[in-house]
Amino acid sequence: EKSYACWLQYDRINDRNLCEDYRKFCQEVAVKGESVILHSALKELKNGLRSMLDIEPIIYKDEAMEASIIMGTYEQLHLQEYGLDSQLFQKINEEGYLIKTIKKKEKETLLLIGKSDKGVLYAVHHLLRLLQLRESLNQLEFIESPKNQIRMLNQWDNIDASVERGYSGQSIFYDHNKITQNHKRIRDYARLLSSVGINAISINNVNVWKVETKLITHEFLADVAKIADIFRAYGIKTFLSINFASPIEIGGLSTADPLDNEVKKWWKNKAGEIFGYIPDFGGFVVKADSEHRPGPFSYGRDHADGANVLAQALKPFGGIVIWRCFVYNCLQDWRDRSTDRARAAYDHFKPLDGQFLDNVILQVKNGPMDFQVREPVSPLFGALEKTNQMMEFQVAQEYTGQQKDLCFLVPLWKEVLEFDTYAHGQGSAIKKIVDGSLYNAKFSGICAVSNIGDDANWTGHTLAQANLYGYGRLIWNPELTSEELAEEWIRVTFGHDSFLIEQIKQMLLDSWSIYENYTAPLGVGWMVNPHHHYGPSIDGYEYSVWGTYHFADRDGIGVDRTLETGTGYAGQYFSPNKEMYNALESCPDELLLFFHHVPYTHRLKSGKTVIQHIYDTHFKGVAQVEGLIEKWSQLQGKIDEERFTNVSNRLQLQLKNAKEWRDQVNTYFYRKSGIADEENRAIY
Ligand code: BDP
Repeated sequence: EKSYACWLQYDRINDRNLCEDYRKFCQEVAVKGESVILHSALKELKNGLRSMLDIEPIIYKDEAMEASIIMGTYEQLHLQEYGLDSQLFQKINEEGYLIKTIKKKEKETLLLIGKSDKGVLYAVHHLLRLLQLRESLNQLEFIESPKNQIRMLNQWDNIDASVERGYSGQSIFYDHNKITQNHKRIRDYARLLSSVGINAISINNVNVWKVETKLITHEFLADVAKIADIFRAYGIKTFLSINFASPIEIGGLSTADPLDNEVKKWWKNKAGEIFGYIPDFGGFVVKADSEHRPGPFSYGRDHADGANVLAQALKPFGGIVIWRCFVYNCLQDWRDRSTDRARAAYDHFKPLDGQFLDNVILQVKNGPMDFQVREPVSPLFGALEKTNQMMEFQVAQEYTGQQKDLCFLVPLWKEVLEFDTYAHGQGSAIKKIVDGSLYNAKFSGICAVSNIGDDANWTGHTLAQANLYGYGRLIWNPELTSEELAEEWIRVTFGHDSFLIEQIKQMLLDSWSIYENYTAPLGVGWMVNPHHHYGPSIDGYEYSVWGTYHFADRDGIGVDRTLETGTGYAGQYFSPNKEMYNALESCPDELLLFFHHVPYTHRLKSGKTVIQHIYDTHFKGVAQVEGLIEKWSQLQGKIDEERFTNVSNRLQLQLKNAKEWRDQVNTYFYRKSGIADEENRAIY
């Protein structure tokens, strides 16, 4: 129950004074306007008030002046009655809102005014959050607009109900090769997502196999439409991942060549068909020419040709194409080390800048490889001036502990968003590229692979709920700090005990660096077990076809990506980042082995040698996990049994994993280098 509710606990407020104060605002609610979204807004408000304050407010379906909460869109309300000027709303974007406490006839009144009905819904969620956080409602004034336009989650769910890189059970969307008819869970997911500002979702895996290809046919579209109805009511647009070879696989054509007239016509008709079922359908997510998925390369066409045929088809209906840049050769010969996977996205897409239609968005993973615990930021950000682009993060912890190990990812995402690309001189941070402001993009935003499944607590590890929450809140407003987001999440999830807040906050904020400490060192990445990607296998990917190497030998380790002697990848950045990464002296320690191959005796900026750093961080990482266990154990009795036990058990799994990593990594490098640990600790 508690774990299922995630951050929408809405616990009864017991503080009498506070309750009195809140109640005086919440007796009568006036709602102006009619729409499915306003309906959800009111439902959420009533539910929250009932649960926290034990109140059933009187509802006026008009702008009743006696109401103490007045909600509606700015165009429908009589703003001057409240001393407001409609000019104010020029500063707020389509999804923004105003929350303001005013005095009306000696009575305090709360205004929740959206620029659109979606804004009203977000204002309601904000108000409920304020109650959950026990904030005063007197003298409120919030003028809020989301900073990013598209705020999306990508489900990697397959129609057989398995979830690719899913660590929390089966899909909530599918059941035995059909779309589920059990919509409760989907509705609750929509509530959770809208409460943190998510406004778009793709509901099937980017790898579109045989049966999933049919999701865009009559066989499935009526059921997809039902899901879209649920999400629509919470301000969320539905997208589908599609198979680029659909014209062949379900269309009976002999080709999927994007320049073929029959193919063009086929996609046009298909778009019409889909929009017939879902009038506000979002569009397509496409993984093409990537990891054995079909794409335009088969026909000698490029990715602009591929994306544009779809964009053209969707355009009349207002749909968009989200085209993924995760394109690289996954069948490399490891003996031929002249190609560098890190270079691939830039090499493929930079030359195409300006050739995509304006309803195409390129989706770029945050790093050039694949969601490793530490990577530099993808150099494609900033390099595309005339093409819409969006960030792809991974909330699912594929390479960061798979929701067995604790890894709070908000600090990682923040680092990425704050990174200055220097694309247009100083101040060209990633956050300004993905919010569309740097190049005035028509479409922009952020998406991420979701981390939920049908586990009772949604995310497997209860503390992994913080990643989903933090993701939504951060992309709404990237200025929020990791500390703020961690604390906010803890309060709405576990309550207000100050010891508890401090303990969990510390655990969350330390967790990324702890995970990094006991896994692959200094930005080199990988070293994971092939296929499932959990646990250590130092050479697991070293002699395989995926282009993922660490090059460790008896003398040293790291990938030379410099301009002079390496793959030249460092040259894909703007100055001064290019020079910073390229030179051994200026390359930051944490990414040293991503950019340079160095001897084990190379001295880091920290003063330690690389080999000693490896030993030290791995011993430290395990000790830190023991520290997490200790911290959590002190919370016994302060948290319900179910959630307490869930986390305790996961922490034990993490400890086992951390020890395995420590022992394998330390032993491996001791044997390779023959250099002893300065402190003579147990290395086998
Ligand atoms: C990798 C995953 C793989 C995905 C791929 C992708 O291991 O399962 O299909 O990314 O993003 O991280 O397409």
